[in-house]
Amino acid sequence: MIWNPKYEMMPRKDLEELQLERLKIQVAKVYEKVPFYRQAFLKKGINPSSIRSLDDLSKLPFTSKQDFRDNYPFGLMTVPMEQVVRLHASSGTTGKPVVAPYTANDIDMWSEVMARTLSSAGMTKYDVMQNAYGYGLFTGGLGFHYGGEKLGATVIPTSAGGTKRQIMLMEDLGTTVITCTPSYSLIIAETALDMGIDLSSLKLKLGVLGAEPWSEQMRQEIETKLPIKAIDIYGLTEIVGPGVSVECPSRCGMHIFEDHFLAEIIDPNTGEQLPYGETGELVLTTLTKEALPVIRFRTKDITSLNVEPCECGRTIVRMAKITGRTDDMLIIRGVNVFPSQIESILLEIEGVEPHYSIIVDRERHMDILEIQVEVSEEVFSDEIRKMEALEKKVQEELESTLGISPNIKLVEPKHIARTVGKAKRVIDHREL
Ligand code: DLL
Repeated sequence: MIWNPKYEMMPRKDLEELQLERLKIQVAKVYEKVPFYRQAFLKKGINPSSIRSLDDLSKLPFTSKQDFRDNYPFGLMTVPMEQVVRLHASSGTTGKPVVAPYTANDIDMWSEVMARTLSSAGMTKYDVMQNAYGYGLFTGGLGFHYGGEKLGATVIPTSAGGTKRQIMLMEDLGTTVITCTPSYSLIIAETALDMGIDLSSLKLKLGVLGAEPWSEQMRQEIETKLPIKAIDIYGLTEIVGPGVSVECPSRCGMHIFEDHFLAEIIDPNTGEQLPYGETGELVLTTLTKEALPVIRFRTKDITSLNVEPCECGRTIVRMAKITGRTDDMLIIRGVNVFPSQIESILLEIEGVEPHYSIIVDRERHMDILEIQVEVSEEVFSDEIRKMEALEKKVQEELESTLGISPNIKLVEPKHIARTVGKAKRVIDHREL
């Protein structure tokens, strides 16, 4: 179902006109209200009148996560606090978090793009959505909540965690849609198994999963273990939270709601814009945000854009599944290694479970890559010889793709710590 055909199916020429009109307004506003942007514009020798076409976008300066930190907490805001009705913040693994303020109109816009998102995923007002994204400062919980209500579905705000209770409620309340991180969906599957509950006997049929990278192999694994069609959803705190893009049932890329978010792909090393189809870093500009408009935000997420019309009828651009981040790329003994690459390889191997940790260390100036991966119950209770053969297989498969030789440690089922939100897969002990 297409929630808002006017904007999701707009002829591209009309869409581009709308984007330009909105971009000009956003640019004028940040230039007038935000000293950070005014300085950045002046440094590039431009002002709002320099933006005459969408091609002029590349003249504008970038915004980075660091710029949010440098202007913490409210330095990038364009409205007085009395117009702000909500604040969210990103978890921020290092230093201060990113603060995201919303006006009442921003909340309306966010609910609208989330209603479009859930509708695109296949949800309707007849669905019962159990929302196991974390409620609180994280944008996942309330973002999905408002979108689900706007769509008219029944929302159960369970938040993340309390997995046994989640399963009990799923059974008792007739949940049809689960919304959570992909890694948490697997914890639900595992816990149901332990409780002796067959999830396929429930009404569950759809999962709207995101907030962390997950491979196609992970999707297959999830769909084998849960009776759901797993749909990928993308978003980030700096731009709005969840609701930037989502797959439709044909699952050939995530549609970006381009009347609100303008997307580009750049070469992360040179900052040059790349043509449609090429892979690089996603850069997003908000077109309608009031409290904190963002110009050319460098997401660090790696993807490509496809502007071909989709079979679902949407004309808006699609972004490919995120393959990694420019900053989560590990450089091990000079070789670039993406955690997503490791995940894809592991999940192709029979007997290995989708729970793993990537541990990097340095001994006597030499990088050491250790991969701990859980094996299935059957393999674990099997003969040692079989475990050894599996270990060798994992080692060889990884070495042939990555080009470096990792140490493999097969661990017993449930050895790797489970998280209810975003999974932490990489532990880097190196002091670089
Ligand atoms: O994770 C917002 C969100 C909530 C998205 C719920 C989807 C569902 P942040 O905490 O600011 O916001 O993290 C944003 O998470 O730059 C990506 O690196 C990563 N990410 C989010 N969705 C996906 C996805 C929320 N579908 C950062 N695939 C982003 C891969 C994702 N990575």
